[in-house]
Amino acid sequence: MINIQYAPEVADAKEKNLPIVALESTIITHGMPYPQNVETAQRVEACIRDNGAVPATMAVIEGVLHVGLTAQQLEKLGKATQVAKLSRADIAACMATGGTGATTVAATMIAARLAGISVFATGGIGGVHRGAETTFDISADLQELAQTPVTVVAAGAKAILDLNKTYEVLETLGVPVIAYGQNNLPAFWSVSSDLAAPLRMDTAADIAKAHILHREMGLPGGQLIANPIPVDAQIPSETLAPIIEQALAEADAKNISAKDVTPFLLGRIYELTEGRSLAANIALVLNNARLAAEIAVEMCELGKK
Ligand code: PSU
Ligand code: MN
Repeated sequence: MINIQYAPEVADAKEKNLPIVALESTIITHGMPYPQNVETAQRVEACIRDNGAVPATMAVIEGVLHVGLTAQQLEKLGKATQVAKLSRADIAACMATGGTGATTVAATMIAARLAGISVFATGGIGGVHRGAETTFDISADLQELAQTPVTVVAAGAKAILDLNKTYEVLETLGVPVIAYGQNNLPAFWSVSSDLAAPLRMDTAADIAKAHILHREMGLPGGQLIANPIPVDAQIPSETLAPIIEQALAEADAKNISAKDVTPFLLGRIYELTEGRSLAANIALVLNNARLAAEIAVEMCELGKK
């Protein structure tokens, strides 16, 4: 019933039990401008291969769930302007009606579970938006982490969000939040936030072991690995704070809501930082891809995928 199409490279990896890393496509269609979006997607895939795993970028194209995209499909998706942004609520509807859509963190986790993939790399997860006490805008990504068994490697939650509330919700939902190699949680474009991480791990092997144990204990959901951006690529949070404030005020004045909030804010921050936010975003995604590949390799060695 579910129309899934595996790219040849991914089908081969599944058959041979090789490590695979899932990748999302909303970051391509709604998170970065063309052509940097396509270039980044290709570099991320190459980085995963260089580190011993096979990339599987997810997207729904004309009703078919693709696990792994060809270079042409990636290019087409990166150029398209009217692609839907799919989360848990709308992925099945999109497939039922033959639609085309990019997968967010939540939808990519769902696709990864269907494909038997346990590790996923992205930029930053969605979370609790600032002002959520009046808008109720909380990303479905958080619920997904609580129920779908995929380890998500991100530079934490995006700094446009209310980070404190985001991590409180993750704690309530019982999602393991593990900072990689440092005591504080990262803040997407910046190495560190002022929040202490609930958990810290320093090796991909420990992260893989924790994922497998979590499952063996019958606990639902995945883990969030909060991997800090490399220091030389970061934008200090003091530099970003007023820019984020300005972008948020503009979103408010323009009544931007629901699925449009995150793409609008990322786009404005790109303009206001004259491209620096994009350079940082690219650096952190590549850094996450490398760690995710290492974790996938470790999971394979532990006899799981
Ligand atoms: N990471 C990035 N850029 C992005 C995203 C992640 O570096 O654009 C996307 C992911 O797909 C994530 C989505 O699921 O932003 C969150 O959207 P929302 O806040 O509407 O749930
Ligand atoms: Mn939202």
